[in-house]
Amino acid sequence: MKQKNFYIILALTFSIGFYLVPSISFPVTCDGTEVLCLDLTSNWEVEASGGIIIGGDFNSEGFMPYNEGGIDWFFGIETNFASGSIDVDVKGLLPVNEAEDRGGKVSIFSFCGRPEGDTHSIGLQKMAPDYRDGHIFRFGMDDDNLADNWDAVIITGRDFGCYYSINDPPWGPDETHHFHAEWSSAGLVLQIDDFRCESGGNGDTFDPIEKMFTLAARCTHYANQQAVARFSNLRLIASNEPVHCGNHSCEAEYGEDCISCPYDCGDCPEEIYEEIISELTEEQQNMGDETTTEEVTENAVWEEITSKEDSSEEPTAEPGASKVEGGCSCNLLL
Ligand SMILES: [Ca+2]
Ligand SMILES: [Ca+2]
Ligand SMILES: [Ca+2]
Repeated sequence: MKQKNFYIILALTFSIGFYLVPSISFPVTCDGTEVLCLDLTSNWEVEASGGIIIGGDFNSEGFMPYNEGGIDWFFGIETNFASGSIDVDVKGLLPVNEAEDRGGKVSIFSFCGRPEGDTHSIGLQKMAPDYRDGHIFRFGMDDDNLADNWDAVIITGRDFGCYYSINDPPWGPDETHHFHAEWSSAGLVLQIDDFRCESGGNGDTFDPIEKMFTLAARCTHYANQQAVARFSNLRLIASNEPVHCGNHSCEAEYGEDCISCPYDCGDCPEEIYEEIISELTEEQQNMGDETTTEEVTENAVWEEITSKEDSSEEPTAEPGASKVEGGCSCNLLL
């Protein structure tokens, strides 16, 4: 009799166990160091974390964005993303053979500086079928919104020596893939399952005063650029090192001046802008007048980054370039 009860209890334990543990999406493991740590299976959980659901639905396997949807979170100066990382599981992302604006290019996540007009950004996108090798990833960080350079970029094309495409072999509708991405002034890391790619940067990083983080879409929620897939098990981590630019004190010891931190130090007098412009090479000045293609841009940055990786020097831009690029003289170059 006792043995029979034991088997009944054992059977119940197993059946309850299978009901309690979702078969595909396991609850995310949080260790308390996260800015966000969510399994993304309910709207109330997202809203409780401060997330604004622009469009999408939830089920036990996670969140799927609608067209022009996604989820936005906003962070103030108290959260410093100058270095950070994200982990998220993505199920059912497919290599859709459509043009860039028709679902061929989709966003895994975006970070944008705020208030509106800030030029800091980070983005991870699955690129269109006609972009380089097709259905590859581009993970880029920029702080000046200029198309002629990145602060750091990983492009998973064959040209860049770190090849990964979701069409080679094609991802399937039942596949869940794990994304891990890191950024800092030292560069970027992108890991998809067992694939890993790293890149140095030019020393600039994502450090706007206010930040917007958008999951599964671009910050601007462009039509057909949401990732049509289930997102689950999100972990977002911020370095939370002390913020200098934005603390209402102009600190020369941290490299702040009217160029690098007008928020604290005030806008530069006009003659300083003129001095900066006169120091630029003719080529750099012309660059601002032309619409350069993404490809030219990426090649130039890649060459710059790889040449730095090859040298024994730290991956920082030459002082002049860094200063002009890193501050708000960017409008002069547009
Ligand atoms: Ca740029
Ligand atoms: Ca400051
Ligand atoms: Ca820059």
